[in-house]
Amino acid sequence: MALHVIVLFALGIIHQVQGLYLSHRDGEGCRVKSLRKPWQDLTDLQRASYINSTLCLMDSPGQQTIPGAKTLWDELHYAHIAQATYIHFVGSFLPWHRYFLVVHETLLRRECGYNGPMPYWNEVADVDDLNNALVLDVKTGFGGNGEGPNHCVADGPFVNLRFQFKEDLTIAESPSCLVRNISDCSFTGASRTNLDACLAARTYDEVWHCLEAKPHIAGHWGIGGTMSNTRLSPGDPLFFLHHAWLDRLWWLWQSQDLPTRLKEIGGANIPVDDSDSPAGNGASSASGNETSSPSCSAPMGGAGGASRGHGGGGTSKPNKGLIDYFNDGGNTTTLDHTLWSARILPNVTIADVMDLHGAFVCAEYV
Ligand SMILES: *[C@@H]1O[C@H](CO)[C@@H](O)[C@H](O)[C@H]1NC(C)=O
Ligand SMILES: *[C@@H]1O[C@H](CO)[C@@H](O)[C@H](O)[C@H]1NC(C)=O
Ligand SMILES: *[C@@H]1O[C@H](CO)[C@@H](O)[C@H](O)[C@H]1NC(C)=O
Ligand SMILES: *[C@@H]1O[C@H](CO)[C@@H](O)[C@H](O)[C@H]1NC(C)=O
Ligand SMILES: *[C@@H]1O[C@H](CO)[C@@H](O)[C@H](O)[C@H]1NC(C)=O
Ligand SMILES: [Cu+2]
Repeated sequence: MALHVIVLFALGIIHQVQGLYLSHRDGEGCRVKSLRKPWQDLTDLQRASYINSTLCLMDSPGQQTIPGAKTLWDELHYAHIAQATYIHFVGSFLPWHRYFLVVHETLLRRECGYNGPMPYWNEVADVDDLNNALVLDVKTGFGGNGEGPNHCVADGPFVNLRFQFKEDLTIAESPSCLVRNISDCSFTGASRTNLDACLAARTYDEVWHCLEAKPHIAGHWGIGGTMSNTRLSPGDPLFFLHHAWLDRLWWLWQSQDLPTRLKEIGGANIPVDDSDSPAGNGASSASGNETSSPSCSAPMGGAGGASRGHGGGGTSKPNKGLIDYFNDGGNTTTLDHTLWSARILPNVTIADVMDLHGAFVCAEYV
């Protein structure tokens, strides 16, 4: 009897300790939320452990038969590249990236044993001094700016990172490096003023346009290089900290009107032509008012030389077959919309990711 109690007590402690960071997605509901914290607030040990686990993803064999994918990191990369046209500048932009954060977190914890909090990058805190951002620290962070003619990242933990996939999913003959090309000017789009403007949006349609065009673009262009490439961006581990930040902003917006905003969705399934949409192009951060200086007016290119057309990318206009399998029953994004991760995790629907505290995501921003 006494032993029984002690065992239960011990299990309770283990449960609690793990529960600090691990969500319980088993069964219905969300009992213990996975914590998401600013990178700035992680301990040195937690930062080292997160970087280690990220390196582990880059070093662990892939689980599937995706041709060319050698590692788990390649498989995550593939999942984004393969559908880049259908997950940007469409209604499912925010939900798909929320799903992808869970896909990434699941691999990090399950395959690489990470048990700390999931970090996000509080970008507004670094908006005035991007070069000294803690995330770019060589020792405790993700390494710094690119160097040399190709702007390959030359310090920090990811100097040896190489990408198998090119933008069109063909296999690179000589895998390319992680590229960064920091632009303070582009990063000014992450300003508090812009965030507040987005958070004041009244409809889902307004908020996703605003978040995608301003804070989202600011992080991608502020880091530049791989991050500024619509298809290849998740190759840079900073992608996940950036998107967790963006996801937090969406959740803050949702939290202003719960439970109503757990059901608010909309937007087109077909990327709106760049020229028609204020958010339709990465360059909108340069042509619009949200960036302050004309010196960031030409951040085109980036790794792989992609033009940053966020819409069709020219190569693959969504076809009817694809639109149909989103399962919306039309061109407008609904809660029934399918989210796919190239079989890393099973498909879910947008309804499954709307609630940060729901069974599938089960997380908390702190
Ligand atoms: C990171 O990995 C290295 C080598 O695999 C190991 O020696 C070190 O203890 C790890 N650090 C943390 C914080 O997990
Ligand atoms: C830029 O700001 C001015 C004044 O605030 C406004 O009238 C104009 O419509 C804005 N232009 C864009 C492209 O947002
Ligand atoms: C870096 O960005 C600048 C503009 O900010 C651009 O002129 C340059 O070509 C970029 N370099 C690389 C390697 O992408
Ligand atoms: C859906 O989009 C296609 C392609 O843009 C268009 O031809 C079709 O009319 C749209 N259908 C509806 C119901 O809006
Ligand atoms: C998952 O979604 C993808 C893309 O929408 C679709 O092609 C696939 O058939 C779905 N898989 C299952 C098991 O429903
Ligand atoms: Cu993306």
